[in-house]
Amino acid sequence: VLSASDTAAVRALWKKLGNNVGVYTTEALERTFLAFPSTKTYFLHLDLRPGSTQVKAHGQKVADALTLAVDHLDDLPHVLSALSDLHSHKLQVDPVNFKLLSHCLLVTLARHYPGDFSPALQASLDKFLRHVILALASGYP
Ligand code: ZNH
Repeated sequence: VLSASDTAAVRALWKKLGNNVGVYTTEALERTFLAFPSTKTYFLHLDLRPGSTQVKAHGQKVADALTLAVDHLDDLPHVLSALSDLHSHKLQVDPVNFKLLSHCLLVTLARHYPGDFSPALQASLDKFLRHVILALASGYP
């Protein structure tokens, strides 16, 4: 579980992001596709060009899942269990990819909120994303 200060830091950041979580998640996806092209193999059925409305729509879904996670930090495995099943059984996403996307999300947020990104906030956000990844990976055999 996240400490009280990690939880507070992540919640405060999310509040600040407001309605833009989808914007940053989409940017993080685009960065992931650029920096780690192998991640694109899961999305060959989508238009992956920069600015693609399909990537934007997918980014919004991932953002909503992350916001749900922020709202249920004490219950992540339960809240994300259906998504974990989806990624493992149906989509067969290799869980190493979760780390690549989280890394790109961290970079994206740090770039847009340089004044907020103290080492402490970075550590809290990193912990949050690690918990999300653990929960997403929990349904894998
Ligand atoms: Zn994922 C899908 C989330 C990561 C791949 N995803 C999805 C969705 C969601 C998510 C919410 C939708 C579902 C439905 O519709 O129901 N993811 C997520 C999260 C994360 C992720 C939260 C982290 C953090 N994914 C990921 C990665 C990958 C993926 C890393 C690879 C690389 N996903 C995916 C796919 C899909 C999804 C492929 C499907 C898409 C379509 O649309 O088709």
